[in-house]
Amino acid sequence: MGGTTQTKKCFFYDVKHSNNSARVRLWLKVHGGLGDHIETVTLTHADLDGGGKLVEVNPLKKVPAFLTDNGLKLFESFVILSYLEDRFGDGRFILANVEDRALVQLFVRIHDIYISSPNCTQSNFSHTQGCMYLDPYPTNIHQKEEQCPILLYAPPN
Ligand SMILES: N[C@@H](CCC(=O)N[C@@H](CS)C(=O)NCC(=O)O)C(=O)O
Repeated sequence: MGGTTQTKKCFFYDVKHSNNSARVRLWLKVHGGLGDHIETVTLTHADLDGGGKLVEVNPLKKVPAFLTDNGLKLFESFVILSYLEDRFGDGRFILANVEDRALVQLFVRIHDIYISSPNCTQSNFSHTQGCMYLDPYPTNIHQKEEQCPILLYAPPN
């Protein structure tokens, strides 16, 4: 999964409606000043279906994904955020109190493991968070009725 191709910049693969991408987008926005180091590539739902450059960085075809200037291919919003903090952070987002930090980690884990679940639009996967923001029209590979998260819970005929 790791690569060795070095580039002048890092690339952040983003989709406007993705809440997980928004975590990375928010970090970059609030931190600021990293335009020379990190380029955001804004993808569409069609790009998620097609794969394109995204699949080279994340074979799961999910955003956010992140390609470092050292050629390391990262995905999972928490991992990307940790990398950003380690590489570019200056401590401003790190809470001073150890118990406050633990509480934040707990909320993040609860969201990632129990709320967002597999968060997959493929047939027969649950998609608990998608009902909050996904467009109600079909993508290339999924039928219209499959786009409704409620119907994804119905047993097959
Ligand atoms: N656990 C992952 C979740 C990533 C994820 O599910 N991304 C969604 C958008 S919020 C996605 O790309 N879904 C496309 C699909 O599953 O087809 C993270 O924290 O980054």
